[in-house]
Order: sequence, then C-alpha cells, then structure tokens
Amino acid sequence: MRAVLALGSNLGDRFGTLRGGLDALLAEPGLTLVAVSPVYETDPVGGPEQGAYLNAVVIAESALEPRALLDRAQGVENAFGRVRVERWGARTLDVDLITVGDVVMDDPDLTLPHPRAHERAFVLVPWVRADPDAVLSGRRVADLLAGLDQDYVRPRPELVLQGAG
Ligand code: A4P
Ligand code: MG
Repeated sequence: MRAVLALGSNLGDRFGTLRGGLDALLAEPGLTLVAVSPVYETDPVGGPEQGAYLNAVVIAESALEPRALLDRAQGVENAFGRVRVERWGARTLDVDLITVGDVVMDDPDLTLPHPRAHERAFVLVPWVRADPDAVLSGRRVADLLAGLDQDYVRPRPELVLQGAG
C-alpha cells in the first residue's frame, strides 16, 4: 500500500531530527521510500505558544498494516526523545500517518485519513510537491490547497532530505 507520512519538528536540531527520523523509518523492512518532499519552515498551528516547525512529507510503499505502521512511526518518535507533555505542544519529532492506501478507519488510536490533514497547509504543501496528483478523500490536494492560507509555509530549499540507502 502507498502510505503518506507527515514529519514535523520544532525543538532542538530540527533538520537533523527530520533526517534521522526518515532514516529510522526506513531502517527496517516493510517501508520503501517512493518520494520525499522539500522541507518547509512553518508557523505553529494551534496549541500553546511554541517555536516554528520544520515540516516534510514522505511517500512510501508499505508492506505494513496501518497499525504496524503507526507502531513504527511512534517507535521512531520515541527514539528521538519525544516526550508527550501536552497535546499539540512542542516536540522533537512528530510522525503522523496521513493516508495508508485507501484505508478508512476511525479509531482514537488511529484515524485514517488523518482527520486534520485536509485543512493543514503544512501537510498539503509538501505533499503536493512530492506528488502533484495527490488525492485525499476523493479530492485533489492541489484543489484543497486553493482554499487555504499558505503564507505561513515557507520553503527552505537549502535543507534537502534524502532517504537512506
Ligand atoms: N492518532 C490517531 N490517528 C493518527 C494518525 N493518523 N497518525 C493518535 C498518527 N497518530 C494518530 O498523537 C495523539 C494520538 O493520535 C496518538 O496516540 C495516536 O495514536 P500524538 O502524536 O501523541 O500527539 P500530537 O501530535 O500532539 O497530537 P495530534 O493530534 O497528532 O496533533 P496533530 O494534529 O498532529 O498536531 N503546526 C505546524 N506548523 N506544524 C506541525 O507539524 N503539528 C501539530 C500537531 C500542531 N501544530 C503544528 C504541527
Ligand atoms: Mg502526532
């Protein structure tokens, strides 16, 4: 299945964390990189006052079932020292599952597609750069973006992520 993952970091060495997080996601079998987006610097959306994020989107071919993929993502978050203090608060690394194939599920532990992705330019801008034909819940991501403020999503072209291997 094709999986779309969103990575975010707003604490510490943000770019180093994104790079290490991507490598860690791909380090074990089951997930093969298809495309990685450019990196964007984004003002925080929601939550308490906190620093700017670096955000990127990774597209991968996944042999893992959605729950196994969530376990992989959370294992990588934990490996990068993520401490869950408050929801939406600052974090060294956040790895969200945006879509996994055509799977639709509504579980507190795993909601697919991600319930807030459609309204988040910090997810959709990098996603459409990684896949210009991307579709979310039957709507073209490029069209979803047309209705959203994107000014707070700024390219950082000097920061280039590459998959391991
Ligand atoms: N969960 C349910 N569905 C999913 C999914 N599709 N992917 C559960 C990942 N996790 C999912 O997540 C809380 C719970 O959501 C987990 O137990 C998981 O099982 P979390 O990662 O522990 O906490 P969180 O990230 O603080 O909460 P949440 O709801 O994931 O936050 P969001 O909505 O991801 O928002 N602003 C900018 N500019 N850039 C950002 O990256 N990120 C957030 C986090 C807020 N503002 C931001 C950014
Ligand atoms: Mg999260």
